[in-house]
Amino acid sequence: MDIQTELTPLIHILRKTSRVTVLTGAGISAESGIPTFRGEEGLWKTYRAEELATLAAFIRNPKLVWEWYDWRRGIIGSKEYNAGHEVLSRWEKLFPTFHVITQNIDGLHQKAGSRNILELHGNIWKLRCTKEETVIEDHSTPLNEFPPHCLDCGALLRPHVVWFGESLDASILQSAFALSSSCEVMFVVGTSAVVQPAASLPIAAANAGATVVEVNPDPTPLTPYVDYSFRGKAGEILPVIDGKLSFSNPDEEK
Ligand code: BV8
Repeated sequence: MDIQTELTPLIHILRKTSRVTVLTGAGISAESGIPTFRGEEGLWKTYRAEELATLAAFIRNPKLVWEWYDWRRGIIGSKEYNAGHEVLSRWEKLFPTFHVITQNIDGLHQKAGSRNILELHGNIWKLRCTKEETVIEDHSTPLNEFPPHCLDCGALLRPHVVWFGESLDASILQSAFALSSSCEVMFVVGTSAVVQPAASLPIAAANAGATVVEVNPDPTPLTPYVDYSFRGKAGEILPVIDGKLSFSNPDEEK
């Protein structure tokens, strides 16, 4: 079924919707030229992301882990947000209640103008003191010092991100589940829906009766549970949905 036909019932629903939540993953930044995690370009040197994004790897070899994050900061710092990010920042003004929950640490949603953002896994431009837990923002690429140290106490700084085996910030996770189980429509864009607890958010939305819409070139473990699954790239599909939406004034329907 072509997207236009598939879209019509969804546009109808969206016209009557006031509460929308979006969960994004690495796929929404792929068209900006940022490697995804599980795509074939998700490798750095010979390491898989799950090997380096752990506290154990950092304790074992902080310099190596910082080289990896510096490499990613270099890539991310040179890239721009794409049409997918843009549509979501525009929808923040279109829908009365609209939030983006992202697994991405690249900060591109904010760069595209989104403000209602929950960063589940942290932000690559923030560094945290391993002793005082203070967080600073640093956009220097490359980093001035390998590994970087806290200017106050001299302790090692670590990326302010959530590593595998580490718990997410409890208040952020609680807000994420609240926004997922209180929305009328949840979009799930560019995620392989494998990493927990993020992958449980769309299930919470579906269980709460929301219409769940997946956008991904490939099917995922989530596909059997969603109401709409559009096969395609975020930077192409979201503008098409937006195009259909903006030709209709939502207030008309109320
Ligand atoms: C935790 C920050 C308490 C760091 C990240 C239950 C069952 C099994 C395992 C677990 C479980 N509970 C916990 C775990 C362990 C683990 C986990 O889920 N492991 C997975 C591998 C099975 N979870 C954790 O450790 C979490 N902590 O639970 O703490 C605890 C601990 C231990 C045990 C119990 C409880 C912490 C998880 C967070 C880790 N940090 N990132 C960094 O970035 O360096 S996760 C990181 O990987 C990303 O943030 C993201 O979340 C994930 C990658 O997933 P995606 O973003 O979806 O990217 P991916 O490449 O996989 O897929 C891209 C998709 O896009 C594809 O589908 C592709 O088709 C699509 N695509 C491509 N191009 C486009 C596109 N889509 C649209 N448009 C395009 N153009």
